[in-house]
Amino acid sequence: MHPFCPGDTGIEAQPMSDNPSQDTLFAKPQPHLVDFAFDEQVASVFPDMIRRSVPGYETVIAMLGVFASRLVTQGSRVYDLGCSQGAATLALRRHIQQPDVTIVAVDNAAPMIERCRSNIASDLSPSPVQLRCEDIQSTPIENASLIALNYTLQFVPLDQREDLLARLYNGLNRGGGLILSEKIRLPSTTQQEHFTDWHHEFKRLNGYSDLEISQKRQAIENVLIPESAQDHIQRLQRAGFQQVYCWFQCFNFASFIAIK
Ligand code: GEK
Repeated sequence: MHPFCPGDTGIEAQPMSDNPSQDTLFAKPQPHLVDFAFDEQVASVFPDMIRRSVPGYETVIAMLGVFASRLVTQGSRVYDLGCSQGAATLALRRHIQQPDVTIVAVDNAAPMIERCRSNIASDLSPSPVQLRCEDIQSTPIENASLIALNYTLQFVPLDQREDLLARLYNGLNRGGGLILSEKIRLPSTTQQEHFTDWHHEFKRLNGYSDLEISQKRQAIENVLIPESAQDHIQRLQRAGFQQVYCWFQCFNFASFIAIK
């Protein structure tokens, strides 16, 4: 495993070599770059892509276990919205201490859900997992003690984020928590430039070339819309959450916990 990608997400990591699970999607010049999509090609390299692209990803995944252990209550539901291949689902599932808990894992990309299904099948933790291939905006949320929105809200259109958070708040039980992890915008140009530079250096040290970094950036810029930490905190407060904390940040990636 690469030194900048420490930790275990529970998803099988392939060695960094000439293998089909390594992310080389943007390695060759692409004269007609199209918008980034969670298709079969992306799904086939996703675990490698996310751990080499998102600083702190593995720490965030591991720490979800702490929240699962503390917040999940007997007979409730746990939601993983935008579950991809199930890294967060597995981290939560392995640390649920309470009986009679169902995990609902949702993603609208079929190639992601299929891989998630097989990752879950090879995990022996007791809580059942219900997989749903659908837009998280149509997932009914009820009797929730914990909701993970791990690097997913950033793909939801800006004007729909407020309603989604209001719905998540309504579906949470009192004392329940929402974990929101996101790429964030920084409050000043200088800070933005520093953090972007350090993020790109993180990617370079993880083996991405300048061409890969710039092509990925162009492909994703209309698809992933980051907001500032303050925007997230204020929206969570408007939704009604009593306590909102930024519990983790690594460069321009942050994670918040909001308690109802
Ligand atoms: C992890 N949480 O490993 N409805 C359902 N799924 C969606 C939607 C939507 N509206 N929009 C995007 N997705 C994961 C990582 S990845 C983050 C999450 C990233 C899904 C999309 O298909 C993809 O699988 C996931 O959200 C975002 O902890 O790639 O930066």
